[in-house]
Amino acid sequence: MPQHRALEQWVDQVARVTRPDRIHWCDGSEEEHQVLIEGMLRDGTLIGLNHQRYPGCYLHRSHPSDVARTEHLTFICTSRQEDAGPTNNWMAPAEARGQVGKLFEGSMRGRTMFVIPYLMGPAGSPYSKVGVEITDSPYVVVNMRLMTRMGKIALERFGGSDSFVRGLHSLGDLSPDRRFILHFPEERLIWSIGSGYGGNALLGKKCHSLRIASWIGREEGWLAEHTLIIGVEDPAGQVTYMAAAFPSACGKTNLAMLVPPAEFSGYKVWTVGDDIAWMHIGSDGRLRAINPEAGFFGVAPGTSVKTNPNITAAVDRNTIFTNVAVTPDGEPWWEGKDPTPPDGLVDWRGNPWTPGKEPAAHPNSRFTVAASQCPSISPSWEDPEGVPISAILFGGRRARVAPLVYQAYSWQHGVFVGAGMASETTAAQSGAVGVTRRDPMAMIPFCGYHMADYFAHWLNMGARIACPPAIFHVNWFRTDSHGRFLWPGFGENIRALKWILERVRGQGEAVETPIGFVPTPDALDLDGLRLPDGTTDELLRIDTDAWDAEQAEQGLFFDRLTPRLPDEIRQEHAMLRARLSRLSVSVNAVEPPRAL
Ligand code: SAT
Ligand code: MN
Repeated sequence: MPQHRALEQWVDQVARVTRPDRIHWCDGSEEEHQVLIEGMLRDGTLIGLNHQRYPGCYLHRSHPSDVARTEHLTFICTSRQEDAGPTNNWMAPAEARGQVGKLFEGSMRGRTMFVIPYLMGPAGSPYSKVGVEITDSPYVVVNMRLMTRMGKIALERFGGSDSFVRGLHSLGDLSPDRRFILHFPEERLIWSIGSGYGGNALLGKKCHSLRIASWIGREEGWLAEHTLIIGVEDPAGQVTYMAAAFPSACGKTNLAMLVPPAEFSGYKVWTVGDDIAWMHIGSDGRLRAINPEAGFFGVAPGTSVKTNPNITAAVDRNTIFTNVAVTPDGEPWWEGKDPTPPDGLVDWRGNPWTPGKEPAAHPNSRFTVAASQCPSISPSWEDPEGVPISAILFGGRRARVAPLVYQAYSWQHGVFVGAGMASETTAAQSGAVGVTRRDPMAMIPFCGYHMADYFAHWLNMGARIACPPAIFHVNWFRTDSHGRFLWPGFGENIRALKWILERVRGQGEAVETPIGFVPTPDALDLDGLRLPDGTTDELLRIDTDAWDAEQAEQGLFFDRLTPRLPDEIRQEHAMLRARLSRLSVSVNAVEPPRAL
């Protein structure tokens, strides 16, 4: 590779430290892929699945202590601690190099070192970026081949340039005690050791496309966000694009591939992306989104023909499954795939499974599949200019507090709504599940810099967009007093999307409430959906006591971000408080809310 001198020098330097037996430059070809697969079948890294029913599909069982992102071992290594902000773990760059550099010494002995040039974003897009990941994991290589545009296509793109994101990854000894995921945003550098799991090891994904890219985006004036991208086609054939930010394992993949119920057969949802969007201001002044990824790394449990027929059709070939269970016929299986588990399952650890105690598939088990295999993939998904975004949705898992859907009053208020987001934790990260945590814009684990500066960047972006997208908040997860979901979710979510579409077009009935515009009960098209009496009211209800507690929690979170917190966020918070206190007065006076 004589024309890629900077890359070659870096590869040499890494090899001198990590001491691999061999170096392999990945070209992304089918032949290379087959050789890697065969090697992994031989050494047990991959297990073949039923090739009649699942051609080209394999199972990988990860180390049982390495099944999710480890946020407590993830660091931002900026020269000044305050630039990482209070919501990130920080390590001084010199200390990080000293401490973690030692772990890389000889870490690839006896292994092959793979050099993976990759492109994030469509070929030919001015918004795409090149990265190179060095890894000693062939599992990472075959996943990166699905998740990015890998090999020749990336090398062609960056020519002789030395500006590419460098990602160094080694499995090390897989010990959680020697596991670190480090980001040096000032140097566009990532170091990850001790984990083979998705978000820790596929460095093009969260590490590059969110943590490093969010930093670059602020410098260059664009947004790197944890959002799906969809085109919603109405019965007249008009497609409106939306981006939606939900935390990991909160249904982004399902919403991205939504199939509407029969009553909505004139509507169609086109998938542009299921996890990450890079959003730039286009030459037309609009906010335009590209999906930097080329595949989906989705959560398997809960996925079925009913909940997501599109992904079900996509993962029946050329798919890598991680930590799912296997049927006696060699088919992949996970909770929710069928109503009753088949007999004779082998669980995700490789042991015979007995129903009752533990799930057969790990709750964070995953599939990796090329986006092009998805039947709902949008004809515009590789548009180099990106798709024009008309609405941005924020959302999370909230058993209480957040109504089904509401609209922010303005861009500034919408940024506040995103900044004030919270969600209950899931199995996508190690640690307790179901704990409510503040997760602004679903970026708390992924923003590579100070959250307060991130809010300021959002506010600045809004001022520069000719026609800023309308901002909404959704919550599919509200429950009743028995803990049962009030809303059926999945395909039925089109009903909320329809109201969003209408609002974007200046239609759709709404009530002005302290938190934003909430649909009037009649404004939601619930035709054919038989919800128990009172459910719609409950789904749309603003519980002032709960919101009082919520705004207090928001205040505590914002306090952590002072003094950098933008005044606009403080003002919006104060205005929310004022509106909430007015509402308690008006409720006491039985004053009807103002219908718009
Ligand atoms: O972090 S991953 O990319 O492995 C998946 C997720 O948690 O969103
Ligand atoms: Mn994600």
